[in-house]
Amino acid sequence: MKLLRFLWSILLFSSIAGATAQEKLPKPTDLQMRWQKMETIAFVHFSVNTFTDMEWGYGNESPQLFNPTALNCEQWVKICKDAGLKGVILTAKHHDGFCLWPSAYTEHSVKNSPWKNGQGDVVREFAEACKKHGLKMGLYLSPWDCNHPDYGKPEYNQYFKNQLTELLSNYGELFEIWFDGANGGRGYYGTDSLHTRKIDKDYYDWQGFIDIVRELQPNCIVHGGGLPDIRWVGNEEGHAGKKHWSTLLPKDQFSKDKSLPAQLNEGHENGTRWLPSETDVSVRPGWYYHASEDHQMKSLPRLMDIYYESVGRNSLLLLNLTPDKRGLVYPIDSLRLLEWKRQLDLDFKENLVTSKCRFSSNNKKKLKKAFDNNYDSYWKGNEENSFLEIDFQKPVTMNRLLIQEYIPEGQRVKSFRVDYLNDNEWVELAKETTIGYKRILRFLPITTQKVRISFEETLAPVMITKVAAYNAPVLLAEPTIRRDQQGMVSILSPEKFGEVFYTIDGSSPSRQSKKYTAPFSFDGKGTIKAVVYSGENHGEVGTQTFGLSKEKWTLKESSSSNLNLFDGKPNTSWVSPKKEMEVVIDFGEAIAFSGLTYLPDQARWSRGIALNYQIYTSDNGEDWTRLTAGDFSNIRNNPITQTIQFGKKVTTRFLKFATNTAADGQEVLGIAELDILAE
Ligand code: FUL
Repeated sequence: MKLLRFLWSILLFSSIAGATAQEKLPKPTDLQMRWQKMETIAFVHFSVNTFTDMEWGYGNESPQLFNPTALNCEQWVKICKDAGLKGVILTAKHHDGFCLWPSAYTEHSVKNSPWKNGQGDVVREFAEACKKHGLKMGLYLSPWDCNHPDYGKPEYNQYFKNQLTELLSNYGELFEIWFDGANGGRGYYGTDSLHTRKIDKDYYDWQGFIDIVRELQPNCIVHGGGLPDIRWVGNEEGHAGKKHWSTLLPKDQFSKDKSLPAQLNEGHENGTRWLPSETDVSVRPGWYYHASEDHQMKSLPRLMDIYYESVGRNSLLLLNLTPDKRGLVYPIDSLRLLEWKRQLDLDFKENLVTSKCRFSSNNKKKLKKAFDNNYDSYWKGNEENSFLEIDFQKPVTMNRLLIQEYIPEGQRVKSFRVDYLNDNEWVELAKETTIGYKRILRFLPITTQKVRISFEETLAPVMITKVAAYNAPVLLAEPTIRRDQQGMVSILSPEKFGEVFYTIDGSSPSRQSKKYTAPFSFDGKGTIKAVVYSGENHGEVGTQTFGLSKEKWTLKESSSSNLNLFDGKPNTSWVSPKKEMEVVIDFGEAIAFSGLTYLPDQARWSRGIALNYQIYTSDNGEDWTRLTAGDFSNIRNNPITQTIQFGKKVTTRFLKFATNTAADGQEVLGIAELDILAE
């Protein structure tokens, strides 16, 4: 009897313990759930920066500069809709303080612009366009404001609340409000001089701002502002970590050994708050339109990668569009977005997991719920070591596997494995970590009749709501063309099974052009174009223009023989010794050029990103003349190639490129590539 009672109490205790483990898991709110299911949404960056060609304005720009000639918010919204994006967020006010709506609290807005004689309201037109085309609307309101004289003083919080109230009261329902994290940098702040306004950690009345949102727009997700509803994914390049928890620990329990972006990118397995990530990335290098980036619209393969590395890794994708000075999305961009949507539709056209398949598991209860295409019904596995097996009943070819956890009950899978049957033997296809709301695996095509997913480690019994398999068409991606310091050109194709053809005279390559087999020498100036073919199908043409040969270039008196800054490889870099934040280049002879390009260290956790620059020239490497100096905008979050135009041709043998401030207080200068503008 005693023994029975003892066993009974163990049973009772373990089931209580089990229940607590499940109950303890952080869970999304209905609002977070609705937001997550949107999967892909759009950003629109459009403001005075569009007209000044800047990324971060200084707040002293005249409202007179804002004058789009053909502004049409419906065009933006229609493109987003056609691209399958479910909502759009517009920059109502960026860091420069210019308001796209006629705010009653400032003169720095559309009301003092020539556009529609100051009678226009971009936010209103945007809201109407969203309503008309059935897209959800969101707004970005920058807390940092380089125009407002009170910025940095407590009074500014009230100004911000007033503006927030205007936006949340007058334009209909918002699904998301975006408070940016960039703060307190250089600006005019209503004065005559450019200066920095430092703010305290607790300067903003976040709670006050959030209370206003909750009161006026209870269905609105808040981004930023002390992380109320969602989190930044940790980069602006478009990728969530392969391991990706929607949960986070409180700030004071973050690891000391890993950077903040790295932790946001991965989340915390033992996180106590449900804070799903949002992957914000622009379709171009910058967030705003710059004519100089017309050729840098992201390629289709890149956009596909972004989708798979955000939505396919349990994040939500926020893809930015950059309307131009006319107020329209540029044609290349809109076409590319439509191509992207078409490709996504092709990739997920036919789910090979159908009702004709046979399903098995070591827990057969409600097994079909994992395959019924209804998010709200799910299969629940055992306490541990559950698996799902799909018998396709005939051999099928696939290269994608999609799995979804039922996250209203928390994110549970810590590690899983996928095996497939090959000639009667189980072969491992993938060994992965998290799943979350959605996980999509990409792999080289396999042909098999059976696939098995084993949930190896879980925080609580696994809950799966969907498993699907697809055979996505092969995408003939644009090749990358690179030249090393010795003038050897390599053409890299992301498609392993294609043939590459190229030209060196700037003409369009075709199957009749020269076939690429190995690196070749091309030391002069000119344009190389290349394309990948698979049978008669081909991808997009890759283009690269090269300037003067860099063969004679060296670094003066450098203890390091590392010349990675000239090697044409963006993924290798040169980093200065500590506290020597400069590089001196000896071109070997006097050369004439009119500018420089600087690509910062591209490493995930980069070293020595220069926030500003000073450039000097010299004929002997001893006596220096200062040529120019300036700042790089938003380079920390978006470390793309920076172009410095001198405005004149300069002839020199030695060049010094220096900075006195690197990102994160690092005392080094890091350079992935440094090049001259010879034309
Ligand atoms: C960043 C800003 O500084 C950029 O300009 C852009 O608005 C991006 C979405 O967020 O923090």
